[in-house]
Amino acid sequence: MKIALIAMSGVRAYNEELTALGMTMPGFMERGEVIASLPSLSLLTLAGMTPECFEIEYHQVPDIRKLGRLPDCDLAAISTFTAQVKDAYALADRYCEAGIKTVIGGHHATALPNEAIRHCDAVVVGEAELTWHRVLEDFQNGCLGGIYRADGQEFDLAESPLPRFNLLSPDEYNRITVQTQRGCPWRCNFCASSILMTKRYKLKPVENVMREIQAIKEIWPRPFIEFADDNSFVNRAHSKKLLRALADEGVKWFTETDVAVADDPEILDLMRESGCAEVLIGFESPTAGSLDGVELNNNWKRKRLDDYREAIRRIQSHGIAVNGCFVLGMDGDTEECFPAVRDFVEDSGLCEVQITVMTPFPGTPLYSRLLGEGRLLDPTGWEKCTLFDVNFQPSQMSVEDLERGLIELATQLYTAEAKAGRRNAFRDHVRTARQPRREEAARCLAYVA
Ligand code: B12
Ligand code: SF4
Repeated sequence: MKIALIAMSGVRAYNEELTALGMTMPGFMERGEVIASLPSLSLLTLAGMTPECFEIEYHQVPDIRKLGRLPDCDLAAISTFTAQVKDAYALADRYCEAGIKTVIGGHHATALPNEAIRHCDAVVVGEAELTWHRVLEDFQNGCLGGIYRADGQEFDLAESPLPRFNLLSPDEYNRITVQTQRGCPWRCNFCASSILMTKRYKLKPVENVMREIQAIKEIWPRPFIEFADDNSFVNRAHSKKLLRALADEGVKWFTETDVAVADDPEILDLMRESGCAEVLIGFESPTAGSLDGVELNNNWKRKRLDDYREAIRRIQSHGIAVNGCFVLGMDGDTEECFPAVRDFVEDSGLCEVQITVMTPFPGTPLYSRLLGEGRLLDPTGWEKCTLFDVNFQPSQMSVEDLERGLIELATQLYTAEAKAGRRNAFRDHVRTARQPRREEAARCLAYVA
């Protein structure tokens, strides 16, 4: 029996003007092509749990319009985020017409399983580690069907299967994802990440993470790892253990974290020593009024605003680039948000910047609220959930103002000159920050001699 694991891949914006501008992954632009081809860790994870009696093939579908023949299989397992879900449904419909069983999982299917089930035989809600074996058993017994849920169980990451990185063709990928944690202690109203899958902040044991790194290194000896985390380093003890284990591996890596990482100089040292090239931090806004209320538990993001500049300085002085993310069009945002972000980027010394518009993803508190307030322009316009397209009525400006403001700000922030300026400033900063260390080392050597 053959399973086709199919990832709806690629990175996109719906608005053609944005696409033409190359806005599909701002701040990632130079590496956009590479990033867009990151493999689907969710599907490699399913493969790692699939018994050997099944034959497995991994496929990526960046554009369904260009897909000719369907990948041959007895069961099509499709992973999709919201932006590509309509393409995923079209693909599943084609399989159903051909009489082939289909199962869909991922963030969107987790939020809206009753919508997804109209296009496939089975839907997996949440973490697949808890239900995949049932899906396969039912498939083998000819009774695959319906919505598979974990029934309140939480998957223990100590049990994490080894993703089947060896399904990937080595020449097609030079960046690989590894997950070290799930969940986040914060609750941002717009967050559609793994807090949809788990209520807890949970950690993968360092031994399991290192097992994955070793498996990757057997295929790519000097890999670039993208940690597929939402918020690495919240647990300091786990972080330090992981970073010490990584230090001898000769990998370069990138992750997403929050501003509190700058509070611990030991973590920053360990990050640098273990190959950290860049961290992505969701600052969301440089303005108090806009940040107010974004984090629902404790207004945490608003409370950290005054630390932003110093945190960036501290992290970058360790030679780690900060990619600052800003969300435009939040309820506290007026048209002043655009120059405010531009000025903050210029004077904070950020090496990289990523701007997106506030996006009401299904399953988030933001989506429910905007739906209730009648502010969603197209409540099922999932193709616009790209982080760059506007699909809601902003509270303090028009839709057109927000669209125009995004494009104008992008045009200012992503000129070749602006990007080079930021990178040169970062290099200068690192050189100056390292100078005292070098002088100190020279003094020590002179003393020893
Ligand atoms: C790595 C990553 C990427 C990578 C790789 C994407 C890929 N092909 O997997 C790149 C950089 C390409 C990317 C691009 C985009 N991304 Co992205 N990305 C992530 C990130 C950081 C990690 C995802 C990950 O690998 N998680 C680890 C795996 C193991 O967990 P998982 O995906 O949740 O899978 C589990 C379950 O969902 C389930 N499952 C998932 N799929 C399936 C399928 C089946 C058949 C079954 C049974 C189960 C199942 O089982 C898995 C194991 O438990 C998340 C943030 C996050 N933490 O979720 C954002 C995230 C998924 N991305 C997001 C977005 C919006 C995008 C883009 C649409 C942006 C754009 N404008 O194009 C594109 C779309 C990419 C695409 N077409 O695939 C949003 C999605 C929100 C949503 N509801 O849609 C997220 C949540 C970030 C956010 N801002 O909120 N992304
Ligand atoms: S800090 Fe990031 S991952 Fe955590 S809830 Fe907010 S948006 Fe989501």
